[in-house]
Amino acid sequence: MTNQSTRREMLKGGLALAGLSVFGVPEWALPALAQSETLVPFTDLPENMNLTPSADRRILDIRKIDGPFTPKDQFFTTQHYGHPEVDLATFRLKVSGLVERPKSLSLEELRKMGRAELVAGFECSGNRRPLQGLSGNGRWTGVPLKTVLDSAGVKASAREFVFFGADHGEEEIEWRTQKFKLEQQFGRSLPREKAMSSEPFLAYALNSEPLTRHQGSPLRLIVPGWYGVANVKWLSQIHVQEDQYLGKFQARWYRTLKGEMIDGEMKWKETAVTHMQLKSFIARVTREGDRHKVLGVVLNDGTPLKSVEVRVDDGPWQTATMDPSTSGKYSWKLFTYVWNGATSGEHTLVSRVTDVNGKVQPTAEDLENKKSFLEDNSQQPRKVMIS
Ligand SMILES: Nc1nc2c(c(=O)[nH]1)N[C@H]1C(S)=C(S)[C@@H](COP(=O)(O)O)O[C@H]1N2
Ligand SMILES: [Mo]
Repeated sequence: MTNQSTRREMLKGGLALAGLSVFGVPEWALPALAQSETLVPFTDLPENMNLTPSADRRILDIRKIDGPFTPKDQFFTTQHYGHPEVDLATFRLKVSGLVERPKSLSLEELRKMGRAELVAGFECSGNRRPLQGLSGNGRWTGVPLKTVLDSAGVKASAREFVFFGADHGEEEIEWRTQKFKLEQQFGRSLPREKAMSSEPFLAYALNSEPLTRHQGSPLRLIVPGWYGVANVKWLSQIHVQEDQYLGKFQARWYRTLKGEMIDGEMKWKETAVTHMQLKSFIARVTREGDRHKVLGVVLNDGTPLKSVEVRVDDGPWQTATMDPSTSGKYSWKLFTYVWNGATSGEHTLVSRVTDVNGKVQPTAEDLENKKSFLEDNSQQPRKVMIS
């Protein structure tokens, strides 16, 4: 369903009534700033925050979110070896290893294999305060990974699926007391069960346009509900093997070190960065006359949500309104909250999301025993000055 038809359906169903805001229009229909709205600055953002993109880094200015999908020229970009240039004419996706029919597929051949759509948002596992700008939401077009794997015929002994990008660099690999300097490609892997499921997706377009170089042109993997690192850009090879892949970005860099009390004893656990942890954050506060509106974002692994709430200072948690145009399972979810009666002076606003299993977004205190900074999904209090 397109965005337009979603909105029409909602209107038909009368559900829009529930979302009618004090502005006299459905509040969810207007993620973009209305003409009469002005941005209320966050006073907790560092003044010298640099949002200027460089050749291969860009962060989303979340205060400017203007619709369910992040435009290609605003979508964040980050990676380890810069942006490789892949020639579309000679590009081939290789499928090698434990398959009956090894493949070398051109973009044209991949396009002929399928044209599916997937709405999926994601954040980098390092996304965190103050800005939370390593996040975005896209409508991806491509082929389910399973279609490609089935055409190659995965052997019964296959256990591990390694995805290599065209980007590479020299890495110092430590083994006991030895160090080796070796050139290697960016690589990530998925276990058989995940790789052969219906969800991982090979995308060649974002928001109906061919992928840009920033977004991994011509082809990238999208693992819906997982942190960004799983979404291998400039995908050039899928190698199927039996052994676990323990490359740097699989086994060492994307780890979370966290203490957990088990039977009264602290256990230090190192876990792989996989599915996204339940998170919400406030993206902006706007003012129209003497009324204020809060817009925020939820990201998680696709588990349905129970509620999103906003709290002002020490007040009660208040239910926010979800934007139905972002209701897809793996879409990021936008929410709004109308803040009535804001008094002048500084205020603290915070949001929290709860999923249907009763899991509540943790506070920073709850994550005290997480030593590494990845997977920081803590509630983020924001400060605004009301004049
Ligand atoms: N080939 C390749 N793919 C990659 C990376 C990389 O370094 N090389 N970085 C990953 C990380 S850490 C993130 S967060 C996402 C960022 O995707 P984006 O640039 O489309 O936002 O790409 C992932 N895919
Ligand atoms: Mo990342």
